[in-house]
Amino acid sequence: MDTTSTNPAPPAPSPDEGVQRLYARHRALADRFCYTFRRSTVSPNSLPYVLFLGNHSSGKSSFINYLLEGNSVQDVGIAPTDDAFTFILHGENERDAVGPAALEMLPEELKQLNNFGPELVQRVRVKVRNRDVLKNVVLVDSPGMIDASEKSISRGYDFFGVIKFLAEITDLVLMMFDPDKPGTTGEAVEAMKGPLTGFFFKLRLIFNKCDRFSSMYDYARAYGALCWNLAHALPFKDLPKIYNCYLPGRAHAEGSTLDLHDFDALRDEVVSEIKSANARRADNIKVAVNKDLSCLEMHVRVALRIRRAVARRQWSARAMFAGGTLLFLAADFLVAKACGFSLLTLGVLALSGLVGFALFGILRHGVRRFLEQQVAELDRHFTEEYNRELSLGTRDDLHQYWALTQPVLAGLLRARWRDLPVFHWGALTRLQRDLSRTGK
Ligand SMILES: Nc1nc2c(ncn2[C@@H]2O[C@H](COP(=O)(O)OP(=O)(O)O)[C@@H](O)[C@H]2O)c(=O)[nH]1
Ligand SMILES: [Mg+2]
Repeated sequence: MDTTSTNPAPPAPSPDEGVQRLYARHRALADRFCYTFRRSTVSPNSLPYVLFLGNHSSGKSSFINYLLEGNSVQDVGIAPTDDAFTFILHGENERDAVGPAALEMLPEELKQLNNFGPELVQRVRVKVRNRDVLKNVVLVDSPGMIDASEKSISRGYDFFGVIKFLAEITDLVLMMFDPDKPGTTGEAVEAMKGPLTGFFFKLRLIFNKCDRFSSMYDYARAYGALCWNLAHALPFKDLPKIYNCYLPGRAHAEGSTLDLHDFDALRDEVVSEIKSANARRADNIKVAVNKDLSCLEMHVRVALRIRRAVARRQWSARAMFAGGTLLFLAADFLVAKACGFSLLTLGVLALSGLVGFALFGILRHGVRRFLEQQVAELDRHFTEEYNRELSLGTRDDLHQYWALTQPVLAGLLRARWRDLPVFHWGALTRLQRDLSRTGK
């Protein structure tokens, strides 16, 4: 009997489940090489996230309220009003939660915020609202960025670490500037130079509150200042698009001659990007997973290369020590045979023991120094390991991955090189096969 026609085919796994499976397949290799996945879990079929960043009072919360329509959800004000990361989700029963209770309400992948400690967890807030926009997107408001001069004010948690973590997971990141601080806020500049590097494809720069300018000249000066500051913060030759926006219904600058018509169109563009964030979620996840697995492959290949070099040095040190020990034993034996049990024999025995001990220390120190040397020359190891790919000139992404992998690998080799395996073929080959299948 033909059973194929009676048994329906099992449902195809969703892309998110496919990603989870991929991570599960390579988790053992990552653990073996002490590699931490950047995005180790993907909550199946969760909505896309849009993260709002910017200095305080740049208009993040006002923009969110504008998107949500109806009663204000977020507090707004000139003074810093908010020090929380607020996740605004859809739900029929409107409610708020703070701290651990809020974290519980978030999808699995966001629960890792717990790793940033209690100071952050107390600043995690969830607001469930029954608004149409939220059926397609989760909005994430953030504490206002502060100035470099205010660096001494500690936030009590790794702010840039959290920004990086959220940038990894979110699908669209809106970085807002306003006329008062056109790209001069220390933390905003630092964020673009640091945690947001590698996420520029999902970053949108917004110059907000453009209705505050009294004239075109006034606006041009501030816009010029913003471009100047961005040029120092962004690693591009070309300036990315800047969305000049304002929210309707605010106090327009008195006697302003600036035509706001074009700014309306740009605001609408930002709003439609937010509303269609779902379209980019699958791509973002694919990029994130490829990046993560490529970094793992690089981590493993370079770690193995160095671990093997150190193992060779270790084996030659052991061989030297074994040779030296044999030599001393032979000398001890000859002396004992010639002089019998005498003071001289005891002296030679003690001396050979001491010299053997010193030799052991010297050889051990030599191995350690050799390792330090290899860590200092990590870049050379990378170029030698990836010589073939780099010489073809088709893999620009490799340098990007290396910038992410290098610092982690350096720390790991120094601290735990003995824990790393010397040989590991099967799992690495499987990872490479998966990478070539998903497209590097
Ligand atoms: N003129 C004008 N004011 C705005 C605009 N957007 C926000 N504001 C005002 O700027 C202040 C700070 O806004 P808020 O949303 O709290 O900024 P946040 O700190 O970035 O969340 C509030 O008084 C808002 O009313 C805008 O487009 N134009
Ligand atoms: Mg705010």
